[in-house]
Amino acid sequence: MAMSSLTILTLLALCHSSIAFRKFPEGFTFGVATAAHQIEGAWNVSGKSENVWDRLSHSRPEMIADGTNGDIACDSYNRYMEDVEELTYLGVDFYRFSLSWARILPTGRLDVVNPDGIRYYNDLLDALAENNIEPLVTLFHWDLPQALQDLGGWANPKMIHYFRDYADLCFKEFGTKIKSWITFNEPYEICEDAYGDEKKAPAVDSHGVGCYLCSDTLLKAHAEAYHLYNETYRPVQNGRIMISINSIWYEPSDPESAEQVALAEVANQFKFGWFAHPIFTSDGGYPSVMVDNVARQSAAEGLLKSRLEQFDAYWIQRIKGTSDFLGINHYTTHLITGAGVDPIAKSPSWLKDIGAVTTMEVGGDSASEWLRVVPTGFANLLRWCKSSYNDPPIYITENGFSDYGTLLDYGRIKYFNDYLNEILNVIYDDGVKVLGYTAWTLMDNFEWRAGFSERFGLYYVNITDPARPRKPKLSAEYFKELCATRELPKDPRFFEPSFFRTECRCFFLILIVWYVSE
Ligand code: GBH
Repeated sequence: MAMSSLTILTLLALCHSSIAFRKFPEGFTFGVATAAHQIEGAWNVSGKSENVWDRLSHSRPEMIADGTNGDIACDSYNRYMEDVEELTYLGVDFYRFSLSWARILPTGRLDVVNPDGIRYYNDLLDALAENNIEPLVTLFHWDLPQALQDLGGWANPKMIHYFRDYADLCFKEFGTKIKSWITFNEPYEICEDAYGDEKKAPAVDSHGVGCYLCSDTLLKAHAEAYHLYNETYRPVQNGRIMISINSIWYEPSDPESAEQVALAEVANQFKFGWFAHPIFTSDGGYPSVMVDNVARQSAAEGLLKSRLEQFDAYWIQRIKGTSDFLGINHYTTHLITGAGVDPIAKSPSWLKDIGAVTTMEVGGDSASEWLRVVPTGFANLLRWCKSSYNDPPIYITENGFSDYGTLLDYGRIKYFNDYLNEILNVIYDDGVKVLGYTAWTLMDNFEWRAGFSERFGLYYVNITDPARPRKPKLSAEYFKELCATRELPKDPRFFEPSFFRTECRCFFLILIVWYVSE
């Protein structure tokens, strides 16, 4: 029986739709991100004071994988015009960068303003404006002035006022040039990794206690900065302000296990909900499962009070609704294998409070132990955010992949391509309101405790050369095409040469069906 041309056409259409590239919606924006301490260098010149990462990397260099520090980093304090050239080459809509608090306010408080700090960011903002690149500016990306850490850092409630003052100065000085603000980058990392563990500076290992003191202060500080902007600056500056929350998304290792499914939800509430629930739900406050679990654990430890203090009615109201968008930094998914105390959990600790055992045995590898490639987890997280937080408008404020620094970075391209494809899926299939995407990161930079041993950049940076030359990787070309066409690039040169690519498979499928039907 001869195969009808209609069948062939249908098959072709089917095959094509599986490889067809949907465009990102009208108005969807693309950008890349960096953070001050990771790129600027110039750590002790032009009036900048020491921050907690300077202190950690200088006093405990063994804590940084390759013993490096951010003293020079990408030297962006001197070479920011090169950064702007790269951004212009990529054709991004926006550039996400952060302000160095210690460069602007050397004591951390309002008593001394450093004119060189103000001048530096004004110069950068002017150069971006000349090239039609919108700034998306983070007030705090982990580099706390050491002077404020000496007063207790984020465990000190006074920080609510110091942060508000710092934000006030930034809105006043830069607000006419900046329409999009992020208060905090990744509150979980700030509180749990830095005050509940030693994974980030200042490495105050107050597990199970400091992490919760920090979240109390940080959420209040965020809310104060939001209200200040909303009431005083928004009417004249007309911008937007949000928070960027990081998730490691948790899924059950066995999707059939009701216990694991329930525990994954608990873990997501502890990780993402810790900071999202107080801001993005109509109830406000911490997730109830978190309040209950920490109270129960605290009682079991013989404590008279829970280690997690709840917000009172005033603060619940004050914190609720204080973000114009939900900013999501997403990299990876981990699995939950069952109930109990995770073998790596300290006692007491945030991880022990969850009451679940986690594993990273999932997905493809990167250069970072914690970063597994699980694109479907990203889609699940986005759908969960839509249903948990009343369908908020979302910006992906970070997403990226690490390798050891190769120019033909197929692994990174595949990561971007697969994760971006999931964004298209949730936009078109589930109606999730994702409005923009930010790749981490413009160029290889000081990757915190990993130093320069893990590379996330679209540009390669040679850190042994004093001129810190930047070289576009293949992923930079990929991203440039994405920005230009607003759809996933199809050019085969971006993908690791492989015989069984979709196009080939479709072609053979058609041939086989034809042959069989003849
Ligand atoms: C982002 O955080 C940061 O915002 C950005 O500055 C950073 O460069 C980028 O990631 C790449 O790392 O268990 O000790 O191995 C992502 C959050 C950072 C959370 C690494 C998990 C694991 C530390 N992740 N962290 S460790």
